[in-house]
Amino acid sequence: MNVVEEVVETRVAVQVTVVIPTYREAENLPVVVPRVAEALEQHGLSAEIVVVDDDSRDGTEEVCADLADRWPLRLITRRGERGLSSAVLRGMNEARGEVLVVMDADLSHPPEKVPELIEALDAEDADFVIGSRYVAGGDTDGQWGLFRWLNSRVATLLARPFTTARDPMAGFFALRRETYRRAEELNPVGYKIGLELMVKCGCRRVREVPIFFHQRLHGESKLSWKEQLNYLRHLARLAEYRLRHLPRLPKFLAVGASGSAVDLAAFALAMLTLPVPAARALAIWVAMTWNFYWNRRWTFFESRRDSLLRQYVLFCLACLVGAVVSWSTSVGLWQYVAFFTDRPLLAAVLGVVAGMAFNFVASCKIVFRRSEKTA
Ligand SMILES: Nc1nc2c(ncn2[C@@H]2O[C@H](COP(=O)(O)OP(=O)(O)O)[C@@H](O)[C@H]2O)c(=O)[nH]1
Ligand SMILES: [Mg+2]
Repeated sequence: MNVVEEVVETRVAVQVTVVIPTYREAENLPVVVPRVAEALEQHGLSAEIVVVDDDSRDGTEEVCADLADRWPLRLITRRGERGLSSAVLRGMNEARGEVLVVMDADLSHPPEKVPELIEALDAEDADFVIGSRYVAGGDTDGQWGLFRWLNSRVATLLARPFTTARDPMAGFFALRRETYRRAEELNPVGYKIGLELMVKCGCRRVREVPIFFHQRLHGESKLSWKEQLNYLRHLARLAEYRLRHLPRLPKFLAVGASGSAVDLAAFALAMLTLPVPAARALAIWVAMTWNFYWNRRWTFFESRRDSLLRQYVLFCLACLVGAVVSWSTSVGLWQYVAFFTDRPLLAAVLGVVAGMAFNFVASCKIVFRRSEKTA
C-alpha cells in the first residue's frame, strides 16, 4: 500500500465494520444487508459491511453489486479458499471500522441487535460482546431438533476451560479492532472463530447480549460432521496454547519437580549395574538433560529456534553453578547462623530454593535469552 492510499483509507475510516462470511447466501444477502445498515444508521453509527464470500457462484457477486449502490457494502471474493474462520479473519484484516462485528448471513442473528452489541462494548467496559442464546432473555427457535440442541450444549460445555461465557460458540460477536490487533498465533482451524479470538486476544471482560436465534431464512447449513471433528482439534490446540502461555516460573518449577522424579528413578535403575557414586552422577545428568529438554520445549518455548548445543552447554553450566549456590547457602547458614545449627534440614530447603532461583534467573537471562535475530 502506498502513502496516498493509506491516507485515503484513514480518511474513510468508519465506526463499525460488520463482517459477514458467506457461502451460497445470495438469497439471504438482500434481506440481511439492508436490515443491518438501517439498524446502524438509526443509531447514528457510521458503518461498512464487508461480505467475504468463497466464490459461491450463486449470484452473490451480482446481488452485492446491486446492494452496494444503496448500502455501504464491500464484497471480498476469495477464490480457491474455503472456510468460515479464515473468511472472518480476512474480513477483519481489511476492516476500517474501530469496532468489528461478525454475524452470519442467514438471518439467524437478528440484525437489529447489532447496535446493542456495540453499545455493550463501551457501556460495560467489555473487550468482547457475544450475541448470546444462553443468557436470560436469549433463546433459540423451537424447531431446533433435540440432536442439534444437545450437540450445541455439549460443545459449549467443552469450551468451559477457556471461557466462562454461556454461549462461546456464537458466530455473532463484537470487539474493538484494537483488541483484535492483540491476537497471537491465530489458527482458524474450525468453525468457532469467536472462541479462538476470545482466547488469543486475551479477552477477560466478556459480556453477553441476549438474542433470539432464528432458523436460517433460506438455504442449508454448511456445518458438517467434519467441522465437529475440527472443533475437537481446535479445543486441543487451544489447550496447548493455554498451557504454553502459563507464566514461566510455575512451568519451570513443574519441570524441576518432574526432574527430581526422573533423577530418583534413574538412580534406582543405574544402581543395578553401577557403583553408587557413578550411578548418582549418571542420574543427575539424565535429570538435567530431561529438565533442559522440557524447559526448551515448554517453559522457554519462544527460544526453541536458537542453537541447541549452546543452550545445552549453558544450561549444564547454570545447573552446576546452581548446585554450588545451593550447597554454599545451606552449609553457610548451618555453619555461621546460630538459628540453623540445630536445623540443617531447614538450611537445606533454603539452599534448594536459592539454587532453583539462581537456575531460573540464569535460564531467563542467559541460557534461553532470545538472540536478536529470532526476537
Ligand atoms: N466465506 C465462507 N462462509 C461460510 C463458510 N461456511 C459457512 N459460511 C457462512 O457462515 C455463516 C454460518 O454458516 P451456517 O451454514 O449458517 O452454519 P450454522 O448456522 O452453524 O448451521 C453463514 O453466513 C455461512 O454462509 C465458508 O466456508 N466460507
Ligand atoms: Mg446458520
